[in-house]
Amino acid sequence: EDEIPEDHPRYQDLLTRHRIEKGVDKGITHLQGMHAEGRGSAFDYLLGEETIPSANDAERAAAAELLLAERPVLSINGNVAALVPGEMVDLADAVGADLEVNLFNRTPERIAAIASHLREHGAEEVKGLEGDARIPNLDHQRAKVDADGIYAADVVLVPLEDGDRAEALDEMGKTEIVIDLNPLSRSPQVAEVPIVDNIVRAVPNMTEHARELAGSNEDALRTIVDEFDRTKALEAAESRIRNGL
Ligand code: PTJ
Repeated sequence: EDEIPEDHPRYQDLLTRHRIEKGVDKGITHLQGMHAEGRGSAFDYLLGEETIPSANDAERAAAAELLLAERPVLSINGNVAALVPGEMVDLADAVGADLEVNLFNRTPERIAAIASHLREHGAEEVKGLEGDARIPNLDHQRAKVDADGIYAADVVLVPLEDGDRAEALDEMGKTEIVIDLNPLSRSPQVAEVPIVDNIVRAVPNMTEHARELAGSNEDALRTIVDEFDRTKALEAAESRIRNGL
């Protein structure tokens, strides 16, 4: 990270890419995570590399949704762990959620590496090591979750999620919050709250909203959730990309 000059016009993007490379080196991020990062980076470029107003609305609604939840869980994969480990710990603190390592390409080594990486960034409890429950209608490894974590959660934040798993979680009746820079991919399409924004901007902004909303009563939070229009938010992101072109 020291080698990237801060005045480089693509500083943030290069920093993000570098973090993913380091994640791969450390055994945290899967090689496929580099492709995911490349796709995300292209969409971010088209969005103007900023949090568009509809994404900010989604981040506020997501914060309200997490504060209202009985059992909120934030899901962590190899890209999330490389890009925003401390930020996810802060968000979990702000909304009273659990952190669960949940991998598409699941191996015990990567689960352990990510869990200790999160602890180095301040996490106390990290779920996902048990893998003692299954998401129905998914093949074995990809379906593994903790019985007292994602399996039992009412609201789950699944950033950079694969479409099949997002659909399977949706079928379980979970309220899903998805962060994904591609508004056309299946995960944001099935989410109650689709956040079309870079995770490096989205998560700190959600935490800020959560801290600001922490004193609000249930009715006020419910109103924020109800007023959020997921279809409009997806359309706004798509139109930003098309008009930008
Ligand atoms: O660590 P694992 O084993 O769980 O694997 C994680 C990846 C991300 C490799 C796996 O879930 C995967 O292959 O995901 P996809 O299908 O490539 O989807 C990733 C989505 O995230 C794509 O739509 C990207 O545009 C988007 N994306 C990538 N980087 C970012 C992003 N969205 C927000 N912020 C980013 N920084």
